[in-house]
Amino acid sequence: MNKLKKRGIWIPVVTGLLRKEGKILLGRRPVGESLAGAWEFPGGKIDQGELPQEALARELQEEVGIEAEIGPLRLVHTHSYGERGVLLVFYDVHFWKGEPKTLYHEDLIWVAPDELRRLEIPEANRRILDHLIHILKNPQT
Ligand code: DGT
Repeated sequence: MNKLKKRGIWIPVVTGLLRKEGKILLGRRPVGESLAGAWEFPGGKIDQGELPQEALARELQEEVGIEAEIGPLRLVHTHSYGERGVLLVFYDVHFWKGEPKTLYHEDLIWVAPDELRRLEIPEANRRILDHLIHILKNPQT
């Protein structure tokens, strides 16, 4: 395998871990999108020239309609979906203005971290689920 093939195409993605009374915000990916029906942490792709935190603040505004203050970096992970890889960067988000609403997702829910085990979630997140659940139960200020 040559170098180019091995490195392939990488998409940087930022996601936010929002908690309310110990529960975590998840959005259901809409019909017609890749991974339709999967419950994800709200977020999206980093545009060129953006800082990861700026990208996450923008995505949270666009997708769930909140003005968020991005907190500490909690986890960085990679996953390969065949031809294409994602670099996932997870931030805690402790403070925001507004109430999350479904501007993009089919539905939004607040769930206890352990409930992630029985929900349909992206394979990228499934692979690190124990670690993710630990992070979700232990926010960092
Ligand atoms: P697509 O259809 O795969 O080109 O991507 P979009 O534009 O529908 O989705 P976007 O902008 O949310 O990109 C996020 C990518 O990261 C998408 O391929 C799904 C993947 N992903 C894996 N786990 C998560 C997660 O927990 N949250 C988010 N937002 N994306 C995740």
